[in-house]
Formats: sequence, C-alpha cells, structure tokens
Amino acid sequence: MGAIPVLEDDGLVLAESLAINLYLARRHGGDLGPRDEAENALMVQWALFGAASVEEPALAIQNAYQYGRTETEEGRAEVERAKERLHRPLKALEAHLGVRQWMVGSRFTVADINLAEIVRYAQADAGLLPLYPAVDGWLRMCQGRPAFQRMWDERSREPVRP
Ligand SMILES: N[C@@H](CCC(=O)N[C@@H](CS)C(=O)NCC(=O)O)C(=O)O
Repeated sequence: MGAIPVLEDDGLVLAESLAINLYLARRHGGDLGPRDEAENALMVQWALFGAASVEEPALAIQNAYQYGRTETEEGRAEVERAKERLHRPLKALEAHLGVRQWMVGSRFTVADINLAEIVRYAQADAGLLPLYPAVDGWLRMCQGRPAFQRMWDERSREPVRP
C-alpha cells in the first residue's frame, strides 16, 4: 500500500491498521478478540463505522490544528465543516456508550482500540467531545489504561519527520 503499518505473520502480509488489529486480536488477543461470531460481526461493524464515518472528518480536524491552519478563516471553516460531519456518528456513539462501558461485550476489546484511536483525532478540537459526555468519558478510560500510556510514552519519544 506504500504506507505503514504492515504486518507479516506466518506468511500472511496484511495492511490497514484496523484490519491488522482485528486479525491480531482474533488470532493472539484472547479476550481482546471476539468470543463468538456475533461479537466478531460487531467488531468489524465498528471498525468500518470508524473508517467510513469518523476518520476522515476527525483527521481533518487534527491536521488543521496540527499544521496551524486554524489560524486562518479558511482553516477554521474547514474545522467547522468537519465538526458538522461528525455530529451524526458521534450522536450514534453517544447513544451506544450511554448505556454500556465498552463498545462490544462488556469488556475492553479491539473494538475500543480501533475506534478510540480514530475518535482521538477529534480531541484536537477542545470543544467537540465534551458535547458527547459518554464518548468523552469512554475515550479517557481507553487512554487512561496503562498499555495506552506506555504506547503513548514510547510514541512521543519517536523522532518526528520534518
Ligand atoms: N488507512 C491506513 C493509513 C495508513 C497511512 O496513511 N499511514 C501513514 C503513516 S500514519 C503513511 O505510511 N503514510 C505514507 C508516508 O508517510 O510516506 C491505515 O490505517 O493503516
């Protein structure tokens, strides 16, 4: 695909981070992966929902802030348009997480890992996620986990490409 990440496992070469995570969880992840076909279907559903409905506008928000475009009228309008597109999927997530702690199966799973990483991009806009308290709380729970904290620490020590 000309991009990272890519996984090589036992002869299988797999691209796309969401697919890699689903595969790793299913093959090696114990309770992070699905316990049955219904859970598997829901985990795939939420990954596709994240990729199809959340990722593009959420990344637009993150990039606008990261590259200083919010200093301009045009950049701020870009963020507003992306936020408009996120309200519908965030409303759906809010309803889902308003009545349960985790995305699938009453435990932290790969569905949380995949979606939390996509929703994280929208955190660049400090005003957006607090409008969705269940989503905001869930994301903070995901990011408060020791495994996330370790990953984030390591990642922040990686060299940044200019
Ligand atoms: N949808 C892909 C996106 C992959 C992607 O865009 N990766 C970036 C780094 S995060 C990349 O390799 N870009 C090409 C480059 O930087 O040359 C995935 O989730 O794996």
